Amino acid sequence: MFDFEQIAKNLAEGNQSKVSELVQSALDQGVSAKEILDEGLMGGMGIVGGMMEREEIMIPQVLAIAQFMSNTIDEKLKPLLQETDMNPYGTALFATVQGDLHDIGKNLVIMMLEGAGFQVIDLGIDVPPEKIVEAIRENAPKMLGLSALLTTTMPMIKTTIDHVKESGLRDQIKILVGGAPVDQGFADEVGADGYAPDASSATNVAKALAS
Ligand code: B12
Repeated sequence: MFDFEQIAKNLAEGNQSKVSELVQSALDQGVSAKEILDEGLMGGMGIVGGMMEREEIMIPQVLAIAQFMSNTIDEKLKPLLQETDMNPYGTALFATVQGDLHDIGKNLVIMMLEGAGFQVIDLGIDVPPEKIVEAIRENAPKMLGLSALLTTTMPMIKTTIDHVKESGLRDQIKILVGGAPVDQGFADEVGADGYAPDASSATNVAKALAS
């Protein structure tokens, strides 16, 4: 049994070279990329979240850890996490809602969807509803994925969906929502078509919505 706690602990402490070494050694021992992500890296982000709450860590440090986690996923885990069957499901548009700067989770969902055969347009972070509506008009995607990580930006998911409704484009698109504070109840309340708690279930929900 691999000691995932070591990855989590070293990530939270900012020991980048140690984390790289441990991730590589886990891969060499045949540990799955999904387990390394879920138990190791996500575990580390959980520790960081707790440190933020207790004000034991400064924001620039959190940013550096987040950036390092993204790079590790891209470099070491991405090729192993993506599925190999490339069935095209059409285009999906993704954005972190206005006011919210968190994008690691959104990027992970995008990566898995691309691996599953979706073409994804990423509008980035802090995206105003007007820009999302404009992008739907321009690109005619089949799906819209909205991410929010803060309880204060969750309502912006509803505002964005309301903008899409008002623009008359709601019937043309399936809307998928997610992010740590979001749940199925919230998704139903704001009139989304789907919700998923993590990147792998997001792929399944997106596939079901696209077919
Ligand atoms: C990294 C981080 C940051 C980084 C973000 C860097 C980046 N490029 O993303 C920085 C330093 C910028 C940051 C800033 C802030 N943060 Co912050 N941050 C975090 C932290 C530690 C990790 C988030 C993360 O990346 N998790 C890992 C990813 C993989 O998980 P995830 O995002 O949940 O995504 C998964 C699912 O949610 C889902 N998912 C996500 N999006 C979507 C979308 C769809 C469509 C679907 C289907 C699924 C889905 O799938 C993903 C993959 O499995 C969290 C704590 C935590 N443990 O969550 C706090 C946290 C989210 N931040 C918090 C706070 C308070 C802030 C700040 C206000 C701090 C400050 N005082 O300035 C600012 C706000 C800035 C802003 N306006 O957005 C709080 C939020 C509290 C709340 N209830 O609202 C948290 C919970 C920390 C805490 N416990 O206090 N943060």
